[in-house]
Order: sequence, then structure tokens, then C-alpha cells
Amino acid sequence: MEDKLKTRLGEKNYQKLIEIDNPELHQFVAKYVELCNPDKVFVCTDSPEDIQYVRQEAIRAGEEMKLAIAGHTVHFDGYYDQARDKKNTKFLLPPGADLGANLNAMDKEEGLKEIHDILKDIMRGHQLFVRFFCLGPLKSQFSIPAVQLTDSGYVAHSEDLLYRQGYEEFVRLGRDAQFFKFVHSAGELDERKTSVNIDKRRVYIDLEDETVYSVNTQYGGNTIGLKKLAMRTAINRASKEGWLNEHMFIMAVHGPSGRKTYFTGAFPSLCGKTSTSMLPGESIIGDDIAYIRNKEGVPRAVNPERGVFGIIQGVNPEDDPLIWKTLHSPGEIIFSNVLVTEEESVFWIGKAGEEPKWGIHHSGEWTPGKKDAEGNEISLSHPNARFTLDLKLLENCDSELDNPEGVVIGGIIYGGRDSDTKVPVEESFDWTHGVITMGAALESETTAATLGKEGVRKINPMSNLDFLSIPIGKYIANHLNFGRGLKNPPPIFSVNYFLKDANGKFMNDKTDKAVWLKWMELRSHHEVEVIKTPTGLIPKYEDLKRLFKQVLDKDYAEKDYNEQFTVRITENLAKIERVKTFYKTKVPDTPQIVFEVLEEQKQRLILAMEKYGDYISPKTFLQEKNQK
Ligand code: SPV
Ligand code: MN
Repeated sequence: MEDKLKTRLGEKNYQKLIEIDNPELHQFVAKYVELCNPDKVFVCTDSPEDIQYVRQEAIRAGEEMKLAIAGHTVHFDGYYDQARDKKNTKFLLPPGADLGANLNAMDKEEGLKEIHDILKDIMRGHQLFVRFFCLGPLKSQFSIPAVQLTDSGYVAHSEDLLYRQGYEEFVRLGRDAQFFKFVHSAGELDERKTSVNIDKRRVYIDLEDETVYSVNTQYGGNTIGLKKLAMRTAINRASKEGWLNEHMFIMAVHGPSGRKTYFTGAFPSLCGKTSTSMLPGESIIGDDIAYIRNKEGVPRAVNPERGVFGIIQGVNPEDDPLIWKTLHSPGEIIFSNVLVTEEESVFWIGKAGEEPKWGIHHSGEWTPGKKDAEGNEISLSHPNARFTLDLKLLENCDSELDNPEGVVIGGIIYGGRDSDTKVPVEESFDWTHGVITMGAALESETTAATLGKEGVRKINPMSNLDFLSIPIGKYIANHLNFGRGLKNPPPIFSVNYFLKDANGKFMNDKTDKAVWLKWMELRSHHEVEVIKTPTGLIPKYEDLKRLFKQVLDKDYAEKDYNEQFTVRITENLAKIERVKTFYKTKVPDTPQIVFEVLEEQKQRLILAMEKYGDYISPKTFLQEKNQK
């Protein structure tokens, strides 16, 4: 094997590889170099020259183009390769293994054969990049080393912005490294350098080997191994080791007298997760993924990433001033699937200013009204168009990002796109109630982040359903158990930025979330009182009024409060039925307590309805409390 590898890699790259004393790694690289048959192999040691080489190669190969602002580049994915491909993302399971009907799986042997057939000679004419990363801070108990093989300079470059470089970590760990492995090929490319064989797009996950294969695709969610592919392998590992891998941001909410309280938050994509984590005045550790461990009874979190692959649609100077500023300043940023104008600047749906009448984007040359092969009008940018950057480019990057001990979690937030049921912000009665009625019962109306129809209400436990690699019931049970091991479980909250009135108008401004966060921060320290309703604990008007003035300099009308925090009994009852039906019919290993807690909530709602009717103003519950 050694000689072969030396011949394929060349002396210099071979030396870089064997500097890492790990035969399993060498074999892995050798196997896929042999199978995929690239013209050239580049082993990246993370030296400034090597990093620069990857950046240049992405441009040389035409996968990225330079833009007017220094450091900015743009990348296009194919027109039909704009989001995660759920249908073709599958777990490869050995005989006897079962993840339940909700998870997409197939026979391991069959899947391995199929993917290895596709990989055969797939990198002919391409260069293979071998890159090492560390998921989580260096030298941390939380962290997982990972190796990525890819023939896409765009993927190798993106990972450089999104993950901590890990070559030195691999050298340090040597044979002790228990690493994840990712093999990616964009496959055959057309003249626009986008994947041609979309019909053979596959993302196959081998949990036993902690290896993920991704082929004939470029979209980051399918290809950036360390992001959503590592989520699958890590959730499985976490379940065995007793920690949690969540689809959550990590941010510090800045409270009174300089206090920082860290929150993690789970939201399905396009539901305000990134913009919440980047709110001005607060600071960010991560916008997407959290590794959470119980450290001596205290929940602590790290971000396995160090960058952001964020949705750009709707980013504007009023709502997202910090991102806006960064996106308009020099610095290393990869834009994807936005519109590139004549001036080599970029435009996206919902950007401030006049819309360009011409540009180049994921469908090629674009002018307003352009239609695709199916006759659908093509929007100016793709709704799932994104920007990729290192968190340190952001002014509000939190000082604890690289703390190997992680940060203490002061509160957990679940949010969804919900037009008619849940109040804007609410605290659960306790850990179990929060895990079940807010996390496990999380529903959201679908968005452009995955292929398929938009606007359909779907249940998405902890917003992690797409990435679960263990049966759902087991995952919920892990959460319940995790709370039992904590000395003082943090409060759990739900938020809903998307509530609409009877006329279909949003009831809150986008900026209102800043207030909900400050309120949750105070609740985390028991510094404001609450009103108890059948579904949870909601804010008092006076507190919100004060916070709206403080945070947004806004006069918050009591009428608005009453409408927004009205408990909608019928809708809540309907939600409980949907959630129950889902767990009853689709999740055979649901812990019994899930049904009990949902039933208790139902009974509280019915009781309230009998007393006060279908729509109950928060004042009613406040009076009820005062009478007791
Ligand atoms: C998401 O869709 O949840 C994302 C983007 O964070 S992706 O990388 O596609 O998963
Ligand atoms: Mn995500």
C-alpha cells in the first residue's frame, strides 16, 4: 500500500500524510485515491501556503469566481441542486438494525456497493483534496477529529471557513484519533462547473464506520461533510456516550450589569435561527449546531463549527445590521446562488435597494420574468442562497467560542414557523414539559431549505428530524434522561416569530425577538414573574412594556400584548392531536411519558375552555392567579 500511495500522492504529499501516525487513516486515503482515481492529490497541512492553495484552486477550477470586494467570491450550485436532498440521503444499515420508518435507510451491503460503483473513477480529471478538521475546540473533551476527501475546491474552501483546522490535532492524536470520515465528489461537471449527474446524487451514511459518502452534488448541506453529514454520525455517537448533538445555535444574551447568559436554540431552517443568534447587542458562538454535555451536573455546550453557512434571503440593514455590515466589508466570504450584477457585486431577494434587471446566478444569465424548463418563474436569487464566513469576521463573535470547556447553558429555546397556534414566547413548567410540549412537539411550516413544497405544517422534533440517526423515541428518551442528570436543569422556552392575525398579517415585527430574548434572560435568573396558562408560563405586560422601551425604544401597546398572548385553545388542542397521532402511529418507541404530558396539557386546555371560551386573553389568567 505504501508504495502505491507514494506514487499516487507524490513524495511531498505523501510525507504530509504519514506525518500523522495513523494506519487507519492511511488506508482510508489509499482506498479512495485508488477507487476515485483523481489526476492529482493535495494533502492540506493547514499551513498558510496550503490554505491559500485551496482558495486559489477553487477559483482556478471555476467553482468560485472573484467579486468586486476583496476576499469575496461566489459559487453556483446546479439549478436542481439547491438544497438538501432528503430522498437520496440514506443510512446504510446492517441486517437486523432498524431506525424506524421515519428515517430513510437501506441495506448496508447494497448501499455500499451502489456508492462504490458510482465512485469508481469519478475523480478522473479532478484534483482530490485531503483535509483535516476538528469538530469543536482544539484539545477539548467535546471534540471530534474528521477527515474530508473531496474533489471540490469549493467544499474544501468552505470547510476552511466553517471548521477548526485539524491537521495538527491529527498529528497530536496519532493513533488515538477516533475520527469521522467523509468522501465527496461533485462528479462530472458541466461548463458552468456544476454537477451533471443529479439523477445519481447520493448521500449515504455508514454509522458503524462513521463514514459518509456524498456524490454528484455540490450544495453545501449535501457535501460539506463536517456540517450535516457529521450531524448524523455524531448524533449516533452522542447517543452511545450520553451527550446530545443538537441542531441549535449558541449565543450569549447580555443581561443587566454586564451579565452574559448563554442560550441554545433549535429552529428549522428559514425560521429566524441565524438572525436570532446574530442579534445586535448580543454575542454569538454558533448559528447551527451544538454539542451538549453534562459536566458535573451542569449542562455545557460547544460549537463544533467556527463559521456560518447562513441564509442570505431577506438580510437587510434594518433587521440584520451586523451581517449586513460584514457582507459589505472586505473579508473572506463565499456567496452561493445569489445574483451577480454587472458591477460584480451581489444581490438577493429582500436586499435593500433597487432590484437589478440583469445578472448571473444559479440558472445562468438572468433577467426578470425568466422561466425554467417547467415553466416556473425563476426568482432573482434562490431562496436558499447563502453566505459562508468565519464567525470571527462578525463584530459580535463571543469571546468563549474556542473555550474547550464550553459554556454553561442558561436556557434552551425551541422555535418554529407557526402562523396560528403558539404565543410569541413562553416558558415550560419544567424540563420534561419543555422537552415534550416544545421540543418533541415542534412543528413548522416547510421552507425552501429542503427540496419539496413550501408552507406545509410538519412535525420536526427538536428541529433535528432530518439528521436523526437513532430512532425518534430513543432520541426523546435521551433528552428526558439528560435533564434527570442535571443538578438544576435550565429553563426551556418556545418562541414563535410567525404568528398571524385573522387577516393573515404577521402580529410581530422581526425585531421583537430581541425583547423575547431579554425576557428569557431575566427568567433564567428568576428576575421577572410569569402568568401561568394551560400551555406554559408567559410574560406579564408590564415587563414586556419596559423591555420594549429599553431594547427597541418602542411603546408596546397593551392591546397588542393581549392579542399576541391570547391562548388559542382550539388551535392548541388540534396541535396536541396532531402530535399525539404522529407519535402513536409513527414512533413505536415513544416513551409513555410523552403521551401523559400531552394528555395533561389537553385536560388543562379543556378546563380553561369550559370556563373562559376558545380564545383566552392573558388578563383572564392573571386575574385567576390573583384570586387564588
Ligand atoms: C439547514 O438547512 O438546517 C442548514 C443548512 O443549516 S444545511 O447545511 O443545508 O443543512
Ligand atoms: Mn441547520
